[in-house]
Amino acid sequence: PFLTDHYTRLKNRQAAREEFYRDVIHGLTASSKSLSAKYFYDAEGDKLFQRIMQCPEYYLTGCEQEIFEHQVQDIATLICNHTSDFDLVELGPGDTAKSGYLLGELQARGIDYTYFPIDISESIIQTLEKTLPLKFPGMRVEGLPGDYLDMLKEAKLRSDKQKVVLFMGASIGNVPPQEALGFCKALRKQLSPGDLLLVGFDLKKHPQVILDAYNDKAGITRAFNLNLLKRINRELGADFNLEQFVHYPMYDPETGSCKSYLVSQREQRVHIGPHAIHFAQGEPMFMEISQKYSLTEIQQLAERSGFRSFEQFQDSRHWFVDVVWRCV
Ligand code: AVJ
Repeated sequence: PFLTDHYTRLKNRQAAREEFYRDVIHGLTASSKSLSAKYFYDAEGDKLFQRIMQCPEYYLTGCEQEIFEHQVQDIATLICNHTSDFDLVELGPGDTAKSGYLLGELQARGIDYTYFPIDISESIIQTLEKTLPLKFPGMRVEGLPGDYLDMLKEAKLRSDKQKVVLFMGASIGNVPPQEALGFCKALRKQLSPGDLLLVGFDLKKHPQVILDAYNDKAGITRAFNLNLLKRINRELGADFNLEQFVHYPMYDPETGSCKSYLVSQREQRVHIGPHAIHFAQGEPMFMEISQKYSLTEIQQLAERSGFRSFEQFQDSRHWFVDVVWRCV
């Protein structure tokens, strides 16, 4: 079994690299060039994102932290009043800095639940399985490394209890609204009437506040974007010259879309395997979307995807909201 495991892991890694290569070539040979934000998070990208969260301009983390710190009692009461015996599932738990308040509060109330953190990063899952039982003695943690929807299915196979699903950090903003709707519908299909879903959304606000959050003075967000080119160089043998691309974030207050681009400083060619990718001077590569929502749009999203919105928790500045939806 050890050898099989070893080879399976190698094969998975090879498959992941091939998928990365295919996605990159697909994105860079299209008429509008783009790269997929899901590849930001290698070891270096994880570290840079940690540093983004500590930037004074990046308000999102602090807002959601405030919500969980100050309103965790209300959140726990809401969950307890509307479920009986449940499992807690978290999509993209990170270091559980925020959801940890809820884990602790539920435990303090003597509620017996299993925590299923789901993440694409195996190292995040391994770390949580090691550290959470130390921080919360007696807590049952079953980490599920993999795709959100696949692993939610797996959690249901392991236990037929009601599910309370957390999807925090405004991760839902990382895809365009149409895709967010598709994702919510797919989530709903995996859940049963009465199950709860808690989702974090970044709200529309003064455009400058939003733009500054993706253009920090220390240049961490710029480094975060450029790191993907570094990763492509290292893992796919490409020859991106990082000095020839500039970070350009923009926010459109009408659509609520905050988008990041890397713009080619001059005409140049970049080689990846057998491909020579041509960049015109000024040509953009679309890197990432961070969609901002109004409360009305969030309400519509709930209704259109088969949920009933139930309760919401905002920070004191009303910049961020964690909504609780119930499956109808
Ligand atoms: C992790 C997707 C919520 O969009 O705000 C932060 C990622 N990108 N700064 C966000 C990110 C640049 C972040 N999310």
